Amino acid sequence: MIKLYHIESEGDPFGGSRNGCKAVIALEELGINYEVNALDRINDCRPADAPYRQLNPNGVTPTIDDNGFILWESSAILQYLAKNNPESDLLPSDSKEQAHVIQWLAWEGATFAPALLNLFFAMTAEEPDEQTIAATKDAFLSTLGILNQQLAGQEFICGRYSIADIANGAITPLSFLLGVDLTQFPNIISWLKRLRVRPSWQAAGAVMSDMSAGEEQLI
Ligand SMILES: N[C@@H](CCC(=O)N[C@@H](CS)C(=O)NCC(=O)O)C(=O)O
Repeated sequence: MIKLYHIESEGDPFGGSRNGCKAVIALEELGINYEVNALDRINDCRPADAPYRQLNPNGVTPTIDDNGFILWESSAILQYLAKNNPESDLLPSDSKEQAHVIQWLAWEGATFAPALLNLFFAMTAEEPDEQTIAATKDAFLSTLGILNQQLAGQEFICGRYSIADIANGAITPLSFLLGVDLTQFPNIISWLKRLRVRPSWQAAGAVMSDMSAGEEQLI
């Protein structure tokens, strides 16, 4: 059975690990038997000498343990799970289609999530600076514009549902918590509505609660 190290939403000061939720969604989607090993962000992840860091030296979640095979970085986990279950088509086998899915996974990690986090850090700074907030918000809005454009005329990021949707969709609803109006990105709103109703997504507590924060925009 796969063991998933995850920070669950309940009791966590930040409402749980959205990156951990990506693994939850993929495992649920694939019908893989797994158990969650729940970690406390402050006590299990942050101390430099925390035992968990022997599994994941970064002290972040998710990490999976597949019968002794340890893997961290949510995008690597998504690819591993999808490749082990090719019939799911969560990662297409055609090399060009597959490359596009990986492109959007990389974009999430290298561009989209950092833009979101920059805004988050600006907003939650001890002494928030209005100019920094405005600049980071503009930068985040431009990444949302790119995603919205990609979703024009198709249901999912790469046409068919894939791990690119899991990676990007698990963090997009954080926008609601940051007070970003997503209704200016109608393709993103329709896409989030499609993701939200999938049973696999409903198992991802933190993402569901972020979606609920945008209830009025998701009608
Ligand atoms: N690039 C990593 C990022 C993982 C990450 O930042 N996880 C956060 C939760 S979403 C975490 O575990 N933080 C621990 C902490 O805040 O101490 C991935 O995609 O797996």
